[in-house]
Amino acid sequence: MKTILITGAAGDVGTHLRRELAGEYRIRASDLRPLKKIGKETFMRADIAKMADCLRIAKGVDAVVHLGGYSVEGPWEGILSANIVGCYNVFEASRRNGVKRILFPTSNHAVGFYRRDQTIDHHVTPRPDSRYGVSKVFGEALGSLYADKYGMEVFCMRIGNVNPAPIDKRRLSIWFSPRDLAQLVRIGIEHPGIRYEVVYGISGNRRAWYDNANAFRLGYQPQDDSEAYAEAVLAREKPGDPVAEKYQGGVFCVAEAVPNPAPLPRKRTNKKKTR
Ligand code: 15L
Repeated sequence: MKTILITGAAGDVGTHLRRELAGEYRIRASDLRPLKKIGKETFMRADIAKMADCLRIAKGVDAVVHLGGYSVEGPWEGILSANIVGCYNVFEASRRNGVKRILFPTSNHAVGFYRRDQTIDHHVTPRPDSRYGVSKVFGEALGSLYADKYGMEVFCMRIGNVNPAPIDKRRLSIWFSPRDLAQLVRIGIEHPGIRYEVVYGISGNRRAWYDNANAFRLGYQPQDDSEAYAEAVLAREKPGDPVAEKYQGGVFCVAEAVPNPAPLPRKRTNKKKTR
């Protein structure tokens, strides 16, 4: 059984992924925050902005799924340390530990300034819609460098929105169900001969803005399509900002900060009274 390091494992995508892959891989979950373990996984706390932490968590694994970092638009300082410094540290620590395979979940926001009436494939020039999107383009470029220069095997997934169900009109086009996420991650871990690939992390949505031929070529057969939810989603949709409506990245194209759109419900903790 392969040992997989998942950084940012306590986040929403990490939690869905760990639930889906439990028992299939020996999972080493890592995060800055504590997490509730799933199955037999192990947990290693780490701050990816620190190289020493990255060297420790990447030791002895077969592949890294690097989910750690800032996952929405926000202040530059946070993005710089988590998504630029942190991303570099994870790639470099993997290289120094002899880990060849890295799955880098990039984002639809690396290409969010393409219009919604355009269909784009994995060859398009990046058009990030935010500082966050720029950090994802950085990660894709770093992956390309590590593939070309150091012979690492890098699988970049431009992820849409991972959720049990699509939450609004934009997400009907970029929805990524947890089981489709798990399938694409399995391909990224198992497919032989990967050098550097970019694929779109979305389900088989009829309303997709992406030509995902590269993922299909590698064997991806999505099980879900957001269309089943379309009527209900569109019935509750309210008109939004005209710029956000025009571009694939939506509100990321106009806002300086974006909250997590649909965080997983967390367990309530019984806070101690301070008095
Ligand atoms: C992302 O890249 C984020 O990580 C996620 O939280 C969502 O905001 C998603 O994009 C989206 O576009 O819905």
